[in-house]
Amino acid sequence: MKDIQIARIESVIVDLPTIRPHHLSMAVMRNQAMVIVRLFCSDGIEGIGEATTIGGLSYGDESPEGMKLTLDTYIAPLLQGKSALSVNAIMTLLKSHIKGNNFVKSAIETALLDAQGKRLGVSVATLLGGAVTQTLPVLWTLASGDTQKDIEEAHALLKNGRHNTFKLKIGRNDWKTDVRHVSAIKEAIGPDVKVTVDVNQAWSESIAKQAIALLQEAGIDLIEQPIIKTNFDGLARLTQYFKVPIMADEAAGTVSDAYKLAKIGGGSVFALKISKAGGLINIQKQAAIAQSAGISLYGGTMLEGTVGTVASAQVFSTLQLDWGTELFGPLLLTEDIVKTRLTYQNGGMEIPQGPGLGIALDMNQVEKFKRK
Ligand code: MUC
Ligand code: MG
Repeated sequence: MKDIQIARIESVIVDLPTIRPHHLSMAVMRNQAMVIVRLFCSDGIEGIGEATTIGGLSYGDESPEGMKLTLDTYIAPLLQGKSALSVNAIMTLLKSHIKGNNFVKSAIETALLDAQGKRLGVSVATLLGGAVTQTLPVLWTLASGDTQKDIEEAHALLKNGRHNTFKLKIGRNDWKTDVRHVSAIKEAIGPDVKVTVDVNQAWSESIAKQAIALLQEAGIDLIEQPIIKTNFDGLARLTQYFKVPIMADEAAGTVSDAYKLAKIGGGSVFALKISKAGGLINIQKQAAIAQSAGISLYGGTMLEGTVGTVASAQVFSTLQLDWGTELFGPLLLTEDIVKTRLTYQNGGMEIPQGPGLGIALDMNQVEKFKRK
């Protein structure tokens, strides 16, 4: 194939409102700010990607404004004129010039894979070795901030069949209040519905021991990131101590984090996220490490919109995910910026099957919600 270059890269911040406030231990989200990357190639093909975090700087080291600045100031000039045909060569170049900044690296890699898939007429999953499924299970997160409202939301979603598994966000309140909240919801929706909790690092190890004992007794199926992400040994101790599985999310950020955790048994499940890992190809590396250590996989989200969600779905579709996914991000938003919204039904999502990501931006919507 004749060489094809990256002609230019553009980025915009798009702010979309959420359907209701979303309460997490570190922030309450009322809208989502997504950085959308457009990578134009010399053959006229455009690839798209997304870099999204949660609650400004409250989730991690990267903010929407900082990510846009990194893209415009450092990444776009570096990549302009480089060959668009080898994703690995571009990612190696990025790695040598830019430390960290995994969220934007993931967005760039997504856009390159999207462009290459469109060029070759195959899906991103095909470029990554091939999908093992065309649908993915998707849970819903109950996080209205009110126990009764969460119960009503769960009942409505069980009735219409869109979801059959729920995750509860806790860690904002005193731990005993949180345990009562979780137990009330679990009791109201019954023993057959899977319920997990995400503490988003809010507890000390000593509190976690007391709280998880009660959550285990209440029949909770999985405990996500109960303690601070840097306490790998603590995560290993909790994993050893409890029967209920412990999932590493924030702790299992990069490929090397996955390796260090796997070595000491820090978690029996890893939440994979393309943003934390710095791209889709790194997800496959993390997955290989986890699976060699007997650790199960879960398809995580940074509450991305449709672009980031589909990018995640493309790589997740190449893996065996024992704990399903939480790729519900687009459903939390009142509007979308793609031409065709995703289909969610029967507890899962359908993965677009067209070339590349299989989706296209609706530029009128991008224009409407673009930060001015
Ligand atoms: C997280 O920490 O897992 C995923 C679902 C949700 O509601 O928040 C995210 C982030
Ligand atoms: Mg989490």
